[in-house]
Amino acid sequence: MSDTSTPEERAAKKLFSGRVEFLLSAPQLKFLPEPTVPEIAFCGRSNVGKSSLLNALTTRRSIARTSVTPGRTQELNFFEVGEPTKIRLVDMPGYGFAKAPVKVVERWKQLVRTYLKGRQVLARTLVLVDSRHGLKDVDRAMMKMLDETAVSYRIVLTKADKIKASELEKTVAAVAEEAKKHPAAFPELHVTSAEKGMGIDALRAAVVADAELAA
Ligand SMILES: Nc1nc2c(ncn2[C@@H]2O[C@H](COP(=O)(O)OP(=O)(O)OP(=O)(O)O)[C@@H](O)[C@H]2O)c(=O)[nH]1
Ligand SMILES: [Mg+2]
Repeated sequence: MSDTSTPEERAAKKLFSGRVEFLLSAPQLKFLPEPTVPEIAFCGRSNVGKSSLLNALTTRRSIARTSVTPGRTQELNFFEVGEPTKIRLVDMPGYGFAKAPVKVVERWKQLVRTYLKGRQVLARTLVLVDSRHGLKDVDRAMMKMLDETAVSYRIVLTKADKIKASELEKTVAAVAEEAKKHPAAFPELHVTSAEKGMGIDALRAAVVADAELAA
């Protein structure tokens, strides 16, 4: 961590460097854990980097399974942070172009939707967007659905290492402009690279603050 880190970032890093454990994988709503801890949900298009971001935040290489094949994550995967548990991170199946049968994708969609709409302990949702692509219609649809629920979300640009700084600036500006029109979206974006560690400390601190607010 750089010398310019804030006390909140240092505290968050300490928490996330301690106990992080896989809790369970829920293929259906009836398998969700008891709603006793604030949860942070990771959502976004297939392959956007949800599982990789979760790994980067937890300073683990592969606690959440990643893959070059879209559709790797097929269930709601819960990870616990802290001893005793302070936060649960929820890695979710992606939407968009998953290489899976339509019926299966439809089932994930329903699972994700119902979870996001009805989960009482959901403290914040992270909507991940690929820096190279910006917002797609599937993202807009997800954001609209979230706007209609009580839970607000942070937009997180991923894979920022994959494009030139000048291009990144353009995407950031365009996405930020559009975010203003979404009532449940945080106005400021998080620009991250799970690969290079960019933006990870700040996002981790934000996630901890979100969870503390909800606890
Ligand atoms: N260069 C670069 N590659 C990344 C980054 N984050 C993720 N990737 C790569 O993108 C691919 C997909 O990453 P995942 O984390 O599995 O994506 P996901 O959103 O969880 O995908 P699904 O579970 O299939 O929806 C993998 O090959 C990762 O190595 C990043 O910050 N930089
Ligand atoms: Mg995944």
